[in-house]
Amino acid sequence: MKNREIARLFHATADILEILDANRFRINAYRRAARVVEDLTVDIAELAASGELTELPGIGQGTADAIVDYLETGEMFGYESVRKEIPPKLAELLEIPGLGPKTVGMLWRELNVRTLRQLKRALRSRKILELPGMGPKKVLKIQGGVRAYESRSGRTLLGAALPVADRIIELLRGVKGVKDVSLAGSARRWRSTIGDLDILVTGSDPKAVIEAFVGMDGVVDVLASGTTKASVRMDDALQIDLRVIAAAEWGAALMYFTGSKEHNVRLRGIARKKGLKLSEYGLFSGDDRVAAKTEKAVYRKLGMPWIAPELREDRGEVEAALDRSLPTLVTSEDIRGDLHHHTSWSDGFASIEEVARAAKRRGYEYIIISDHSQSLSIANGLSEERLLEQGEEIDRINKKLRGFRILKGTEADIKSDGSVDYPDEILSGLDVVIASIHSGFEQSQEQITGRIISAMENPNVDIIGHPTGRLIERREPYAVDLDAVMRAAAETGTALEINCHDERVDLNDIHARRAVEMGVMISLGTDSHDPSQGWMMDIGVHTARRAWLAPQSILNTLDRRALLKHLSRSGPAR
Ligand code: DGT
Ligand code: CA
Ligand code: CA
Ligand code: ZN
Repeated sequence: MKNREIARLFHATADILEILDANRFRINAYRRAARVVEDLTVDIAELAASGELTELPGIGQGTADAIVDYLETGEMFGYESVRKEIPPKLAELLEIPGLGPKTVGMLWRELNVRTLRQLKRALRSRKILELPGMGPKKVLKIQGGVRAYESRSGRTLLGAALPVADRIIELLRGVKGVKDVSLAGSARRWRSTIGDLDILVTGSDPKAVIEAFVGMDGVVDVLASGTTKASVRMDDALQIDLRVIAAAEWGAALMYFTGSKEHNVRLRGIARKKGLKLSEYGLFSGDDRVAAKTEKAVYRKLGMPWIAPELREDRGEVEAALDRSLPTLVTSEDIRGDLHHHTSWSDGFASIEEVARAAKRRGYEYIIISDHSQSLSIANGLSEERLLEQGEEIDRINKKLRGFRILKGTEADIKSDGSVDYPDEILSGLDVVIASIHSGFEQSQEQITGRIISAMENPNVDIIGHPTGRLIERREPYAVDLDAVMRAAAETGTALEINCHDERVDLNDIHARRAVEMGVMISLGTDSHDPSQGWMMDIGVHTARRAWLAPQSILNTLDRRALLKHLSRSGPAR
């Protein structure tokens, strides 16, 4: 389908028109068309073929012609012509977080900024401060964006890689003679971003495995292909390394290629002290292989129990394993509900009932509907009246559901003065209140931290959503003093969220571990805007495992009664 590509070209055209300070209506027409095409669930080529394009809301004759033009020639005339009106590298500057087309256009016209280098120079000049809207704050923000842009590591979000991994693992399981297939590397350790995917296979016919792997759908480049290993690049640029392992060496190889490198270094040190040698082929005493077939056997011969892959980061797990003090980690089966979910009442895509039924199918006992609050108008936040109406709708649906309960919640905005976006009498009528920051990201550390702490001091607030506001690779966290937030969370009995959405993972593993050490409860919420995103709970659960968390530290492991009891007990006396 060419839908995505066409939407991208429309957005790019709108960006360039905005840089050129073109007519507002023309810009909006392209933006609207881009969104319409993005949201289509059918192949746009079919609509074009049947002449139905202009029947779509937001697609006029001009944009319809552009779509047909692109489908027929592979180029979009409108885009190609506006592109030539700006310097060739100018549009790339739009990828810098915090720098929009209006500002790029102004910097180009007023200060002749055409490249990243020229932008960086301009940001250090005094002249820039004389431009309309360009105070020191704005300049600092763009400088921060440039830093983030330059340090982009090119890593892939785990949430984008896992569906690809699942598909490949499925395919490999079907190859003749294949016995075991496993992820390895950072994906098996559930890091939130990965450099590449590593997959290990054992089977009787390595040649068939390699052939199936390099020949699968989506491979655009075979980087290497040998008798027992191969590397490919996929159409989304993801690299995948495959190794076929002898069954007798499976455990040792899985350990080696799961890493982390730092964990492996520690294990090799322990082996050495015992007069043994550890490699990807096994644990050896001289020429004798003392263990290799399973991970468990290798760890046992090293004098310790098996260590979960999420812990293998050399953050104390080897010591804990040696003195038998590894934590009992939370698992997906422990999770009884999702604590953060949007619906079409605000900016989600599904109805409350659809969300609830999907959650029930997932095996949950409850779900919290937490739509946006009134001041977040871009996300269609709920007025007090609509929130109350939503509550009535939830009551109605709850009557129809057996063994499952929809809880009434909100993701209320923490406003720039630290107040929460609904009055107390509204908040106290809900089962669960999440409070989150969605604006005023540029405030000082004192202001942001103060805002979050004031919100936590409101006895109706149960959970702070995505506490740092970061978007992986796209937006730096706001300036928040997390230690102060964690202290206040412990004092007020407010939970902090691990937002499980793949581009947030916020709190991250290190923060969550620290929060729990300070006595804070963690809440896992997927922040789903559609039930199809509900699987991201796995990302949250495994991030919690990377944080060494046991079920007792996680709100969603409580059953509904215990959860509600906990929520009304926590916080200052009420
Ligand atoms: P990534 O792909 O950057 O997200 O991180 P990993 O951990 O998946 O690293 P990758 O793909 O380079 O290698 C997979 C595993 O193989 C790694 O976690 C540990 C092991 N490994 C790779 N190279 C070395 C090495 O030079 N020494 C040791 N001890 N282990 C290595
Ligand atoms: Ca890797
Ligand atoms: Ca690799
Ligand atoms: Zn939010």
